[in-house]
This record gives sequence, C-alpha cells and structure tokens, in this order.
Amino acid sequence: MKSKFIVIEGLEGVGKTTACNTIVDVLNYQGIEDIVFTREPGGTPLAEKLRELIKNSVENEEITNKAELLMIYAARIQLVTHVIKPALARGAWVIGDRHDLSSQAYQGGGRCIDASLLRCLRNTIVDDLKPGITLYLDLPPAIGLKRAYNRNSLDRIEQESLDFFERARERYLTLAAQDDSIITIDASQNITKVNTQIKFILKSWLNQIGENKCIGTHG
Ligand code: Z5A
Repeated sequence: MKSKFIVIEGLEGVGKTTACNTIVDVLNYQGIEDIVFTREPGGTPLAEKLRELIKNSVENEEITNKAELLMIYAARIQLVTHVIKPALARGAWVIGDRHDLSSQAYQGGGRCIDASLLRCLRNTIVDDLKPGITLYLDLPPAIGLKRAYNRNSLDRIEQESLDFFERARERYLTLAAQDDSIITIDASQNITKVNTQIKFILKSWLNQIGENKCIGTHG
C-alpha cells in the first residue's frame, strides 16, 4: 500500500505554502477530510523550539554545521514519532511542508556534510517512513530569494550565499532524477500553471494508487 504521506519540497519562496493549499483542494475533492499538516523543522512543542534555534542565530556562539544537522534530526524524530506515524496509522493523510529531502539538499548539498553521516541519520531516524509522493518545486535560487527578501527580515539560513542555495538546488535535482517518487515541477511558471500541474500530477498519482474516487473535471 502506498504511503498517504505527501511532501512538498523546494528552496525559499518557491511557493510551498501555496502548493499545500492546492494539495488540500485535490484531497478534499476526493472526499478526503482527515488531513494532518506538518512543517519541518517543527510540528511538536519541542520541534518548534528547535526550529527557533535552527532559524535564529545564538548570541556569541556559532552554530556548527553538524550541530544544525543534529537539531534538524532531533526535531524530525519528535515529529515522526509523535505526529506523522500516529496519523498514518489511524488512516489520515499527512501533508508535509518539507521532510528528509530538505536535509539531503541543504545540509548535504548546501553545507557539504558527508553523505555517510546523512545516510546514517536518515536510516536511524526516518527508517521505514517514505513519502508516497514528493513534489519538488524547482526554481533558480535568485528568484525565490528575491521573493523571500521582499517579505521579511532574513533568518540565519536565508542569509547564506547564493552558492549555498545553488548547491542545495543541484542536490535536489540530482536526487529527484534518481527517485521516481520525487516529481520535479517548474516553479518559475505563474501560480496558475504551477497549481494546474500540481493538480494533474496528484490526481494521476491518486488514480495510480486507487484513491481517486471521483471522475470529474475539477481544476
Ligand atoms: N531546513 C534545512 O536546512 N534542512 C532541513 O532538513 C529542513 C529545513 C527541514 C525552514 O524555513 C528552513 O529550514 C529553510 C530550510 C531549512 N530555510 N531556509 N532558508 P521556513 O519553513 O521558514 O522557510 P521555507 O520552507 O523556505 O518557506 P518559505 O520561504 O515561506 O517558502 P515557500 O513556502 O515556498 O513560499 P510561499 O510563501 O509559498 O511563496 C513565497 C511568495 O512567492 C508568496 O508571496 C507567493 O505568493 C509567491 N509565489 C508563490 N508561487 C509563485 C509563482 N509561481 N510565481 C510568482 N510568485 C509566487
């Protein structure tokens, strides 16, 4: 049985929030109402505290790359154990705003952390949990960051160099090319086109896993 865990991924400002709303519309149209949202890092009281630490600088102390990685995985194990797995076990759908692929891209690609450490953490922490489908919104970082700059002050990770985000994007694209469950969507198109594509991909996938209960022309 395919996992009812749908993940949306991409760099800053690619439109993940907007995409989550589109996913909900598609699921609701299928009569699916029991939907749990998660965001990473975050999603439990402890994970939200870790999110603050990860996103904001700590006075007089540099956060090392490995400390950042471990905080992200500490937040993830809390979320996976207390929210995602229980939700899936009771038959709910889970929509994740980011999941493990973000760590592969940001910490593996962006921070250049050794692949063996990432693999070890991934195998230990997320283990058998694999999203049924991951929608990766692809956009050159300069465009997404411009959207983020226009929005608010930049957090610790958003202040990274363009090279950092280019490396993260490259890693996303490499991993997406190796895994059929990761679908790349061109997020440089206008919002309407991106949404139409998300709906099409999602409906096809629901059909494929036998969850499409409606034959209609929605969207
Ligand atoms: N992080 C990590 O390093 N490792 C990990 O393992 C995990 C995370 C899980 C989370 O921050 C940070 O943690 C993130 C990665 C790191 N850091 N960075 N940098 P976050 O959750 O606060 O940030 P985010 O995930 O990048 O969210 P975001 O900046 O809000 O991006 P978004 O949700 O994709 O953007 P949006 O709000 O949907 O859209 C942004 C704007 O663009 C908005 O005004 C839209 O109306 C507009 N938009 C959306 N789509 C379009 C199109 N197609 N055309 C034009 N305008 C558009």
